[in-house]
Amino acid sequence: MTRAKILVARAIFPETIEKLKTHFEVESNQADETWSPSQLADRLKDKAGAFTTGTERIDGALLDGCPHLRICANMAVGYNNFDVDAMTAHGVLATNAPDVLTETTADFGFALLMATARRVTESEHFLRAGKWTKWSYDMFAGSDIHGSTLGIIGMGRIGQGIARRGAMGFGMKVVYHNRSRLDAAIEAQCGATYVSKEELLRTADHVVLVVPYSAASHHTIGEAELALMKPTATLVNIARGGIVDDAALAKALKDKRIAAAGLDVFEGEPKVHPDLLTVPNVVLTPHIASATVPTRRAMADLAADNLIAYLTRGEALTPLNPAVIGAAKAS
Ligand code: 8YV
Repeated sequence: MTRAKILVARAIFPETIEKLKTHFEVESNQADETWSPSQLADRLKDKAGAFTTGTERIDGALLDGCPHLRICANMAVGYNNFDVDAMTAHGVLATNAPDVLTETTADFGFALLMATARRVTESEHFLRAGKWTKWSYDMFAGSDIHGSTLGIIGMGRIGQGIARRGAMGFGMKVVYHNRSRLDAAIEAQCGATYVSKEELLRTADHVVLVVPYSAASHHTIGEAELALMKPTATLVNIARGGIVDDAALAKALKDKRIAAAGLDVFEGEPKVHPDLLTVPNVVLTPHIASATVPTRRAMADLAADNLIAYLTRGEALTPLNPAVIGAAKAS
């Protein structure tokens, strides 16, 4: 029996490649080259499946040249790299990797919040530079986490994980804003109260962004929103680049309009707005919120299992456009 051909678009665990090879003819990018859209399209034109990592754009223009493609499995919960409507129109199943990274990503949201509010990296740079010569009453005095007000914008699975940590672990007052209000039972489990975006920005000591990226959420935080925040507030973005207007944020940090920011994601990453690199009151990390070994393994397994389930049995574990499965069965 001929085996389906698949492409693994980035370097990934060797064990994942081996697992995929038991089912498919695999072309992989273990050299971890960064391919242009046309290089990716060229490699996909004879493939039935793609293992993607959240960074490869899959849209109508690419799909027009990939007549055999049946599934793209993203090793990420976010899927703004997929044009899901175009994929559905081309009969290509889209899958993502939800749930397996929720707690790890929520942990990291807190790590970044604490590092930012307590000025961990700024003070470490000071120490490493040999500048620590005496005690000083206000040296790297930051803001408290415990007992403060945490504002969460985007209250999906990860947002709820951050709310639970804040309310139950740190005795924070938790307020949230979301497209739709959560059920009262979930609000109670998270210890969180629904407020308008404006009230959240005005009252929160710490604002954490966990909202998915879309045209509607582009620049959820820009100059006007930063102006509403307390001058003592911190802002943390573990959602996506583009949710924050990075140029406006760099200016607000420079002007001390807000106290500090922690950013794991950036507009146009892996490039970072140059002004963010020059302000001291920002903690910058290279999109690592889900990066623990067990979680990245679980994400890779889920993406691989989606490819195996769909291309060998016509099923999927975490489909984003399940109508494609029914349409494929009917034809
Ligand atoms: C991925 C993420 O590592 O799952 C997501 O949505 O942001 C991360 O866990 C990232 O998408 C890789 O590009």
